[in-house]
Amino acid sequence: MTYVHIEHITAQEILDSRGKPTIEVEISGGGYTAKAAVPSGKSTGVNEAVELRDEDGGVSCVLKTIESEITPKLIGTEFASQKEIDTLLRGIDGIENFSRIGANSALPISIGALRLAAMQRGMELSDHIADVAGMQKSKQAPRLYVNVINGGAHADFRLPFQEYMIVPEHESVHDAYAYIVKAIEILGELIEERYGNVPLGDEGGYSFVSEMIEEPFELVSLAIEKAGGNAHIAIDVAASAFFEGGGYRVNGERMTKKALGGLYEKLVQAFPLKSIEDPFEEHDAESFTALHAAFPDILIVGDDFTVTDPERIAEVAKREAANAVIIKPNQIGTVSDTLEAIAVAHDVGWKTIISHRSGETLDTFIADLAVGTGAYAMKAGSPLQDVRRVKYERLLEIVG
Ligand code: 2PG
Ligand code: MG
Repeated sequence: MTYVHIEHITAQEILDSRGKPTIEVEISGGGYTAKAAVPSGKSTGVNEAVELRDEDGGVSCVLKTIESEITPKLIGTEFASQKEIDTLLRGIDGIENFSRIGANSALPISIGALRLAAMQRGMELSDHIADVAGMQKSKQAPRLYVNVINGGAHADFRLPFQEYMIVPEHESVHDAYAYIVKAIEILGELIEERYGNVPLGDEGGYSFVSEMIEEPFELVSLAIEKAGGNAHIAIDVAASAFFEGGGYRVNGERMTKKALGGLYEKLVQAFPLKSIEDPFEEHDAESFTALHAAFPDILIVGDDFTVTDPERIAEVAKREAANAVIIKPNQIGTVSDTLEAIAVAHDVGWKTIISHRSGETLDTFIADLAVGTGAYAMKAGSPLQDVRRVKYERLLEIVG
């Protein structure tokens, strides 16, 4: 049986939310046209699939690869599955990690073909994903991980940690989203009272300078309360970004990993903090394991640490060094590999959090991926930015 029939592929340069060039493709066949665009990370894990760029940061080398190496192999070929397309893309690269053709050439083609296949089958994308993955769409809609305060590499280290998020506990996405909009407005007012007008970080969260590590937690807790409660805090520490010479540099002071672990303990006791992403630098599995053992009820989330890689996820699970994982398709390069990473994570009993990148486009694929794989959550930044808002709106469209 034919999975998808591709007649035409075009690729063009578009700008991401940071104004950096990235790739958008259009794939057509059977009277349908599917689009897909690829996002770009800033605080990237060392083991992520490679994003290729020209020397000046442009993407003309990627456009050329799509046109001369990928398109001729896909047009008119009969594919029996998504896996066949993705295996072909890996074969064209020929090296691990997409270091020859770039994950930014493979992924938009992989997602575009997936979308076109869904259209040709007359299926909703999220249903098609569930079918391709052989997974159940969950009854519970994905929770929202919403960035409300930005620091780290996404905001010139005005605050030490990269992301301070609110996670509503409402049953429906509709109620969770309404709550978030209110909480963000309240938080904005609280911050304005103290700091006046503040800039937004790369993902649309408020960003201000504070030497007090607890201050963002206090402000977010207050906003949660004033908006009616029923939510908790999640953070992405992105600890690799401030790991220097064997220690962590927090607000100009050097901290040992033990001291950093002690800080998490204090924060967990003082605030409704339930989820900690990349609490230590990406090679320090031992500290991840110790934190998970000390706080079995808190989500210890791998991102740079696990890079959406099925083998790494299995390895980290064996070491009991996390219990949840960030899933970013462009960390691994194809839809099939992403689905495998999710399957492995579910097999070991982890929660999956489907995530955007800090440099985003208007593509809403992650919302369908979250629903189609029955993910625990979707992490998509602050709805104050259009590239993030459209992802929540897509989620509302699918699950309401
Ligand atoms: C992260 C992401 C997204 P980046 O670290 O989780 O929030 O940031 O895309 O810069 O890696
Ligand atoms: Mg992260």
